[in-house]
Amino acid sequence: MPIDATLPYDDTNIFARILKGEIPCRKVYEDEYALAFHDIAPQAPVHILVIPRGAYVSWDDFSARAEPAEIAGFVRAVGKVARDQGLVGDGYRLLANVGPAAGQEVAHLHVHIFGGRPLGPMLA
Ligand code: IU
Repeated sequence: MPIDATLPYDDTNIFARILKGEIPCRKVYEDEYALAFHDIAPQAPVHILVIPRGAYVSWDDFSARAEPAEIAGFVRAVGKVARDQGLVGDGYRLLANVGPAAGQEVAHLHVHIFGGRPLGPMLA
């Protein structure tokens, strides 16, 4: 069920619970600003989600409210994860769904990293 990305942050969402260690994940990277883990239903040979440690509903919320250091740290983490997965040579795709039209399902910002196969044209 897609979420309303304009609602205030609710820290009972599943990714908040992963950040708090209440629910396990297949972690691939973490630092002060971000946590990265394998998507539970991968759509490519590499399908990783990168989430900020801060409480942000979506890319819209993050881009409006996050401190510059959080934004820089998060962006660097996404790049590092892709690099560490060996995706840079063949290339990869980043995706952040925002709100109902995009089908955002979890109300904590997550950037998808897809790679490991030719990804085809962008979706409409
Ligand atoms: P979306 O951009 O909000 O549509 O993506 C949510 C993703 O979170 C989706 O690819 C799910 O497979 C993934 N996911 C997960 O990895 N672990 C979970 O416990 C749940 C969703 I719920």
